[in-house]
Amino acid sequence: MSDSDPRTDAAADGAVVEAVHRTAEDIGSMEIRGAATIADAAARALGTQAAESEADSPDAFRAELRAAARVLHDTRPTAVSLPNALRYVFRDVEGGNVERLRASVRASVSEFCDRLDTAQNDLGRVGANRLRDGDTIMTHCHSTDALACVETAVEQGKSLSAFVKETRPRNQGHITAEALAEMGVDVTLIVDSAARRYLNDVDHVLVGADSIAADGSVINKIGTSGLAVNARDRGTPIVCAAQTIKLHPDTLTGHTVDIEMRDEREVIDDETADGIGSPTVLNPAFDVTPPRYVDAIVTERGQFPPESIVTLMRELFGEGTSEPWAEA
Ligand code: RI2
Repeated sequence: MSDSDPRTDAAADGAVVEAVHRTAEDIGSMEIRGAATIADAAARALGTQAAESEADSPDAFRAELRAAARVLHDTRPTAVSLPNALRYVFRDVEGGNVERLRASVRASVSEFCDRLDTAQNDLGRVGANRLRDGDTIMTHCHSTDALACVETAVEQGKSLSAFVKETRPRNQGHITAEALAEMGVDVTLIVDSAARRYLNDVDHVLVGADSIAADGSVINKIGTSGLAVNARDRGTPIVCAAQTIKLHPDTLTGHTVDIEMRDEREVIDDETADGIGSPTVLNPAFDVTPPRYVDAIVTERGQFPPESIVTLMRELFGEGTSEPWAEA
């Protein structure tokens, strides 16, 4: 799908369907959030574009799909699951008439979403092996991959407790607290800055990831790196649950992962900021935890010491990837 005509691309921008714009807005505002959920929603939005496209030629159809992918791609820069999902859908979309193209996109989307579910279940089984009956975990943010490990462990009959960090500024820890409570886990909610105080009572720090770099660095919700340094200091193992869709292929060739900066009003409203002298406010959504602070990365393909994840990345991506949605 790489050969594109600039005129067809320009016309296609206006043919991106409403559902794609809505999904992009929801991802940008974090109505849809969490790396796996974003990937699922982005793939499904491309499926809707294919289903609703009124393109009258294969070229126009492909250009519309590229335009839709660009709208989705530009929403959140850090979670690599988004471009990886788009790439998957584009993989088999090559030739034939519009109807054949439409059918192949829809088949790719459904295959992708199924694989996402299967990967998370498989990952859950791998991660559950690390958790023993009676263990206490500490979580940061809300990760469906991390929760899959806990859910499987609970299904295996293990009784678990959790310290759940609230995860400022958006408090996704509340979602984790609710999910864990529903599983029957004994939950204690703490403010982020209380984490170190309770690390001695914790058997595993369990987090997710938005991207994993080729050197084994974990890019996850802001605050993960500080938690990991403290956990290492206390001798508490830190485990990252991340399906292979979180592996960032560009880092194989030395690129770094962009860290998303979000609106300062997520941290403080305008009126309160005015009342304290209108300081500069910074709101990075993610940080980078170097591999030396991470004990294991749990994937659906098994668990890896972070430094060896590059082997799996080469197997899955070769030496890099293209951007099949790029304009001519
Ligand atoms: P799953 C979230 O980011 C968190 O950083 C979480 O660890 C990560 O996505 C992975 O989530 P955000 O979208 O894919 O809340 O494991 O900014 O659900």
